[in-house]
Amino acid sequence: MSDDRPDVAPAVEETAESISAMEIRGAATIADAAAAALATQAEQSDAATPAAFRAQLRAAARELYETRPTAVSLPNALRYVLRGMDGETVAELQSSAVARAERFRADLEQAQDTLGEIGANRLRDGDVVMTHCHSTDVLACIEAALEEGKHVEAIVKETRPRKQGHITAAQLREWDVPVTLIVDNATRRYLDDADHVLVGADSIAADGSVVNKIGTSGLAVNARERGIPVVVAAQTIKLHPDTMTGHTVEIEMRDETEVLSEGERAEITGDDADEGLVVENPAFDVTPPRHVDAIVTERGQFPPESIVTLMRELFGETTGEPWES
Ligand code: RI2
Repeated sequence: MSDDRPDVAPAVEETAESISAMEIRGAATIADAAAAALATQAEQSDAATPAAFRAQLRAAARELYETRPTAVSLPNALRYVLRGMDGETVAELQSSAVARAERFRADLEQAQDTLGEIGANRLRDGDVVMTHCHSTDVLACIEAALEEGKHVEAIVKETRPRKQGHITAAQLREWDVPVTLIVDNATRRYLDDADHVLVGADSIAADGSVVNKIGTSGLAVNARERGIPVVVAAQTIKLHPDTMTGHTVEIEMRDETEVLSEGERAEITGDDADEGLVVENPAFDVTPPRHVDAIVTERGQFPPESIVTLMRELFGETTGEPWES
């Protein structure tokens, strides 16, 4: 611990490291883990005064906030717990923070179930869905359709560089959904076999732009050109309130070794210190609203251009971050 930084529970540091390393990943899963970590921080606090307790919670939230910059579900979870925490004594604050975190996590699960039922209404018996990356909100839609007795098949994009398409394929096979796994380069060829493109989101901006795993925007443009509907499954915690006041969503740039190992680099350059070869590895891209047919949330299905109405209703005017004070 540095001199004036409050203690952060080791469990919070472990969660933060797991989020950074993407052992915990996916926007909803990250939000859930962040809320759980704040609850742990509150439970394990040894603070002697309410002010010290609040400072510890803020420090824990800051540590979690700094892990990954793009999925707004993370700061939305932290804000929910910190802004809703209330009490005069340490004990009151502790139980209030824990209750807030538990409420957030329960709402998250409920929202995903409701969203799934709404998204499933779009899927007809026998439909083929093309997916990108791994999204639990997308899978909730497919699971609900299966529970309604519909037969659904999937074309699953591998999703370089981390191949999260494999996680999607594994889940779908567990549900006995027939899966065709393709490399990203084969997308256009296989779009003709798809009835829907169904993707998740890490953040949705006030103008209806969808920030999701790199490759989503190209997929959406191609699907639009072929008349295949592009549907985004995203709980309302993916709505980015700061974009209502003109802020942009930061796109995370990840390490080059996810794309090119040190050995591969040396094979190309013959000298691994060669600075003439640059590898860019953005984790996300932005799909403009004109390439998206619908955003499915737990509050219903929205045309992307109207999502700002829901954003205002849920988040109102934004103020400073609770972990900065
Ligand atoms: P759910 C993931 O990001 C993907 O981009 C996915 O579409 C999105 O989070 C939403 O996931 P990453 O953490 O919340 O793999 O729907 O970089 O599970």
